[in-house]
Amino acid sequence: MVAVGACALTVTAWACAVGYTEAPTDEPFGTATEADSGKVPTATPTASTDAGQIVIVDSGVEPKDAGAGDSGAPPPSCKATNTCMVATTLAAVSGDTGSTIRNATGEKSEWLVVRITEDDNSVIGAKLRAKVELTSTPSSNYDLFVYVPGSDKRECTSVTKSSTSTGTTDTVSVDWGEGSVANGGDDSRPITIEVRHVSGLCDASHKWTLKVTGNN
Ligand SMILES: [Ca+2]
Ligand SMILES: [Ca+2]
Repeated sequence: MVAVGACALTVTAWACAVGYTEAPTDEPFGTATEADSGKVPTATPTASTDAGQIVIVDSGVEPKDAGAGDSGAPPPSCKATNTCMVATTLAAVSGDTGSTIRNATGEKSEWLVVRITEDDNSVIGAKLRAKVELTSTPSSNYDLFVYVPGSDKRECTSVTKSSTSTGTTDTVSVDWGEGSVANGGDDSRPITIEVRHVSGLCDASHKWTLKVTGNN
């Protein structure tokens, strides 16, 4: 009876029901706990083996994932979906008469092209001129690059003039063609306009607007 009472104090209420027989078994468990510390060396070799495998596998995979995923994800959202050769085409404007305006808008980088035509054929020369104005929202910054070809073809490589203002407005004015005397040739040219996202938001709520004015 005394032994059973001791059992109840040592373990728990349910252990009491099991009774006297288990008391000796519990004590060996206590001993087994000490034996566990003895098993640590046995566990260590296993851990070493695992550590060796993990290091090899992780170091090989993680750098590739981080490099591809992180650097690849952000840029595409603001990059142009077209290229210079398939640029958005605006209607032509005269470069030497009137002051016709063309407007465009977009929410990411974009290539545009507009033909600036020579319409003043008097013997008194007149340069062809165009003014390009790009407006960004306060939450985004787009920059402006204008390409004027040396001949009547589309220029996609050599930037003639650019504006990289961090304010909301970028303006570029270009002119070419004859001087004070008419040159007898048609100086009409397609000018390429690149609206390039630099920083900030690029979505439908933060669109840029572009204004091209001929003979200005
Ligand atoms: Ca800008
Ligand atoms: Ca001319």
